[in-house]
Amino acid sequence: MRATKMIEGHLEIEVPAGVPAWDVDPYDTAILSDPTEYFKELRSKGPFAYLPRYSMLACGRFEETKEVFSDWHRFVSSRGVGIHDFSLEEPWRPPSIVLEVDPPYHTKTRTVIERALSPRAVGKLRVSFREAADKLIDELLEKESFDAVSELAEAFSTTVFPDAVGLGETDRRRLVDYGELVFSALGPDNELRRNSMAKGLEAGSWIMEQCQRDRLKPEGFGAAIYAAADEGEITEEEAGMLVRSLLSAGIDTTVTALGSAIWCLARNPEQFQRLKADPQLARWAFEETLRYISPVHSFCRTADVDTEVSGIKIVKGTKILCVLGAANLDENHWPEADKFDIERKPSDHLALGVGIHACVGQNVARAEGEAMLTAVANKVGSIELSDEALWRPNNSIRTLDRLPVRFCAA
Ligand code: OVM
Repeated sequence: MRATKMIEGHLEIEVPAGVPAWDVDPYDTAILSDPTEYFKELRSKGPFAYLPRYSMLACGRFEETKEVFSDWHRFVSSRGVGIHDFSLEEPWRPPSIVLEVDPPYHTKTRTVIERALSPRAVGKLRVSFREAADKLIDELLEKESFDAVSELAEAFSTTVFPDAVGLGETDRRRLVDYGELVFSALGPDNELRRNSMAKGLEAGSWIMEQCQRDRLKPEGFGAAIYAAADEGEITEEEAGMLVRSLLSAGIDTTVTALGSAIWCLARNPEQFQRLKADPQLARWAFEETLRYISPVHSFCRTADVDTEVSGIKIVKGTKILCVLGAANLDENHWPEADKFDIERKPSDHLALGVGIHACVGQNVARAEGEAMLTAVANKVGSIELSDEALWRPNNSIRTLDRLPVRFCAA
């Protein structure tokens, strides 16, 4: 007889043979605030662990995480990339038409966004990103100390990105709250998810308004997406949904990466001095930050067939929590994985995913990171933590809440 009991929006499964059951709550606020030990223990369990509390599998070793994450035939996204199975439960918002779909439909929408965010389109923004970063750092150097989350990471990301999309206005709070909601909504019905809903739903209606064609400037990623509707490649409504994707995925992710980069450099002054000695390393400092503090700590996939990974039988309908943050710290893949080293030049980390769903905004994210870290390398002499850093637990992203720092001029 097949099990039919639901748990957190998906079907309960039996413990697969050879998989240890591990009574941990990966969505516990203490773990989300400081996941290092949890990451380590997850990897020590083997290719997969079974989490009884959610009746799902979790993987945190590099090999299996990469295999599950990249094989869209067997491990689909159309059933949701969070804990809820969209084939069984209605999602909290109309699903993303690029993240939460499979080929062949995915290919069509992905092609449109890929073109809008092409290396060529992003290349044109480099100068203005650099100017905005230089100006912001000059202002921050005037201060005794400041919060690098709100005054640096959020201030930068919520200015340059909405501008690149072509929004007529920006609204830091709503953009950040909506992103926080979209990412926490992928987790179980816990306090974090409920609080993010309470805060973010109003922001959601503002976001939807900004996605309309008449709100967007004629140049920008948004207009490029609507141009595909003019060509008949997608509908006008689909264009609006793809702009929603940009605003869902493009803010909190880069805010966390920029904040974490400053955190890593403040805690590793010798690494910061290396960066200053060779500011060309800025892009690698950003890349190592993505590996070391992966902005999306976990995303799910759903097995759409009965299959096997590393000798473990996985039944159709199984939710698999792919812990990207753990995989990126796997010592079997990276020597001295727990060391932040800007000269490591990690080229195959999983922070931006892998396969057909790999981050479509990665050119933009890297351009933002490179612009900011180049400005910091050129202008700042030393970075000191002026008070304790605080993390902001979220069901899918690992982000700082507050990072009080002091910049001393070069
Ligand atoms: C989207 C989207 C894409 C990537 C990440 C994300 C959950 C959302 O298309 O809405 O965050």
